[in-house]
Amino acid sequence: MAEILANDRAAQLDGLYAELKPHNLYPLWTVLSALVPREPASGALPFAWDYAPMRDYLLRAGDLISAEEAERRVLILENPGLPGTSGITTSLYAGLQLILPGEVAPCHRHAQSALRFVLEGEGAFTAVDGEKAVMHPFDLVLTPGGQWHDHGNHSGKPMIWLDGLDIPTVRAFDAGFAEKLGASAHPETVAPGDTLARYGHNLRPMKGSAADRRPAHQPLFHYPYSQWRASLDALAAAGDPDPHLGHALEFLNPADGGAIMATISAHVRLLPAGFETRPRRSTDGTIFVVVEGKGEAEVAGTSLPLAERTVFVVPSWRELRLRAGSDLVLFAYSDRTSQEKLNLFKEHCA
Ligand code: GTQ
Repeated sequence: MAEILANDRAAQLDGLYAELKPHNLYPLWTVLSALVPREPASGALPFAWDYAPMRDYLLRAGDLISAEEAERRVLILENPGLPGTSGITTSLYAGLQLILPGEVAPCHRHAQSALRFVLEGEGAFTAVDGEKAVMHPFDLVLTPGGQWHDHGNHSGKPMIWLDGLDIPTVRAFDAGFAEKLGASAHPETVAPGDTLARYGHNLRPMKGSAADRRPAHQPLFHYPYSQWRASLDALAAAGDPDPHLGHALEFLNPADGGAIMATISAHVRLLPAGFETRPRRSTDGTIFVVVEGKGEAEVAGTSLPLAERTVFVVPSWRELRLRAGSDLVLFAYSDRTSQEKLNLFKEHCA
């Protein structure tokens, strides 16, 4: 008797679900634990991209389409667990961009914030609001949301960098605007390096003075390799590495001492040869670039071999252990600052 009633109830529920569907209504109790999980269960997978094959494909694209025609000639690094999203994590994007000698990537601006981390080439530039940042390997250059930017290469060699953007974050809010300047390059209104000189040395022009030129919330946009690498060496010489991070330095926005941009945090690490980090997990899925050295990333049981210029992704809440085969220098970016603003960020250090 009880069984018949149960079967009848199940049949009636199925009937109800079928009737709800055309009305765009859905029973929460069938999906609650997926919507409100006990802990993060990212669909993103750990993955590593070796540099050489990506570079070959990108140069092939360079033979077939110009930067001008493409607007941005970029190969997207899409997470294999997030097909169709163009995301490398659920909130962030990564792409490999090529500018060949003599090319320009035309000037535009958009709500999305971008970072560029240079992997190859010397002397090409990203211009931000009419000021060129002349780029060298492993420089970090920012184009914060809303600021005009174009890229160009007057050097004799290809320039390749990793683009990190908050595209999926902006999409989640449906808050994306973009516009083209209409000219390939913004008029050059300031000499290259002007902003770095004014805002890049723990000093800034007095607020309200004529010399305080840049947008108040986001003045600095160039963090040269020569500066951050020397700082990392100085930190390493000064003490022991953190057991979970190694020697680690975060890039700061001098306007407020916070993360480099509103939606993206970035840092660098140095792990001495033979060093192995203790297991750590955090809710900010993180994209890493190997700057120097080799080693291994073990991400929740998946082993990723690391060589120079490898790009790899560690999804939210997957345990990470890093092993340095030689002195290992890493660049990393994540949505940590977004999560901190929303009171979501958590980490666990074992
Ligand atoms: O350079 O402005 O990889 O707008 C994707 C979107 C680069 C850029 C990307 C972009 C850009």
